[in-house]
Amino acid sequence: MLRTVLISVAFCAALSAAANARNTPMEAIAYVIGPVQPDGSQVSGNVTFTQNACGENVHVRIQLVGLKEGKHGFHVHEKGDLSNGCTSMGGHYNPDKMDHGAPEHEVRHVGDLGNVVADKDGKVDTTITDPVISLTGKRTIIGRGLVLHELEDDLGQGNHTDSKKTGNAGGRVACGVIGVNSEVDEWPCRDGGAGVLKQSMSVLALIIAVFIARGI
Ligand SMILES: [Cu+2]
Ligand SMILES: [Zn+2]
Repeated sequence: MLRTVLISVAFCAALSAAANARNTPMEAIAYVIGPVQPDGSQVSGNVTFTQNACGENVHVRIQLVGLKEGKHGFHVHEKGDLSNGCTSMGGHYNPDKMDHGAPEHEVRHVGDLGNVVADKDGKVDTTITDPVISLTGKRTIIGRGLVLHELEDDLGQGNHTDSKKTGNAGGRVACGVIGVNSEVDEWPCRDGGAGVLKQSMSVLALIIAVFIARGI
């Protein structure tokens, strides 16, 4: 009888831990805007980030207007500081002290999201998926800066001295701070959050299993 109860408890604990990890998609949003240009144009739009569970890819929906046609460097920068416009957002978010690269490169900054391509009307409406950025954990991009550049990011492949640092993407035409856009109280994998709870559930299940094996 006791054994059945204990097995049920362990099963429920495992189930709730799994459900907790699965049913809490994380969302973030950055409203990006730039200064009005001499020709009257202005870059603006929304960029939304979705991550279904900790450790999974992040889907980035990018909707912008007001750009010049063509490619524009697109990065997460280290600071969410708008006190001096886009200038005060610092360099590319680069906790591993790597060289600048393309999103699909092994060697890249965490913040390197490559280029977005504006159509002839200056619009971008696309979704990219990135395996390196995260909305959770110690290296969350929440609260950091999102910057759109004037020029194409050469993805570290150019001959310019800035290629391995910034992709030589020119000035910053728009930016915004990446903020929480989710009703989830406690996101999995945040330090001290549900990740720890999940771990302690597993330990509990293990202890119960040991007791069962010893035939209490
Ligand atoms: Cu940048
Ligand atoms: Zn970079």
